[in-house]
Amino acid sequence: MLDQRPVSFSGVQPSGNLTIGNYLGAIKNFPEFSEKYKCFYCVVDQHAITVRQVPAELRRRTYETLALYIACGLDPQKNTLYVQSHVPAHTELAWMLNCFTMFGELSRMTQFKDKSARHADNVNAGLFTYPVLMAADILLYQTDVVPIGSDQKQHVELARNIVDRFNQLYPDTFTMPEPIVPKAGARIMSLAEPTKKMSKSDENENAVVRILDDKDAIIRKFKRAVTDSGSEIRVADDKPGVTNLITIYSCFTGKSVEEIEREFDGVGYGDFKIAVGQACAERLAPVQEEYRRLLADKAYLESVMKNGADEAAYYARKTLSKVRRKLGFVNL
Ligand code: ATP
Ligand code: LTN
Repeated sequence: MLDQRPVSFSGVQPSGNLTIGNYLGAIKNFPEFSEKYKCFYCVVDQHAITVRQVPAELRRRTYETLALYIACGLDPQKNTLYVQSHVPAHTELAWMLNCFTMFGELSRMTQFKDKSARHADNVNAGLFTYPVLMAADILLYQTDVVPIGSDQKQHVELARNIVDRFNQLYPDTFTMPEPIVPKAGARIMSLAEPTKKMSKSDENENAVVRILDDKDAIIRKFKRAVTDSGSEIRVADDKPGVTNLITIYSCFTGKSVEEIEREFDGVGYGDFKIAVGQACAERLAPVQEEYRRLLADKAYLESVMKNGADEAAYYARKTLSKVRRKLGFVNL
């Protein structure tokens, strides 16, 4: 039976060890949709190959990312958890949507510009059409909401443009998706360069805190975090380092910015950074413990992937056959 609730869809690439940016901006917020929405959360392995991957590592990280989804509170009984390449409908729809996406639109994507500068020796067509595959992920499930960090808003906007264009030609084909960005934590910044987003593929290990870092590493990284001139602990445009640490502390403790500014009034940067590290390590400890337990059971993870892919394929097939019909393909 088809679930009639509105749909939530999101994805994470298995392209590295996930950071607290991925956690606070995205994964941590996924479970809250499980009651009111039919939820699909995908490990987007096909997006990951737009930059070169070591095959054994990609495979391992696919299991790890799925285990982290579950460890962060996504119950496989209540959410459809699966791997993108297990449902070929994603790439099939992506081809069709390619023919409804303009070269100029894709050239304007910030992520494409960033990644093509960073991987100048491998500016492949997949990197360029990455947002079209992402649009296919979303539109395939007639998605209503897409919980993401703010860096992905531009891609959801593009998906919305594709819906407009497609539905104008072929009415009532796709649902219009809405990006959902958290109020706090939508853009966690690098600890080394707080004007840059924290990114799991950053080469500077001190710039990123990973969900699976142990307590010592977490505290060490926060202790080294770049702060700003002055000594006050408050949110300000000219204090990007301290502002980022306050945001992180707020997300992990649930305290408001005002409460935090009061709590650390007169306290030095050093002690504040240790407090941030401790709060972060404390909140991540149960996630890490559950993750380790899950990762030891590969057969279980494979059964989740298999059930998830079967369920996703069932929903995907409905949209795909509708699109084929609208476009004029012969359905046998
Ligand atoms: P990569 O470095 O490989 O590009 P990434 O760290 O940007 O990866 P993704 O897999 O592209 O991570 O993103 C997964 C989700 O995490 C997305 O919803 C994205 O918006 C969110 N996200 C990524 N980085 C941050 C961040 N620094 N702050 C908040 N959310 C983030
Ligand atoms: N592009 C996203 C990952 C992603 C995604 C999606 C997110 C792929 N498909 C569909 C939301 C919905 C990223 O790089 N963070």
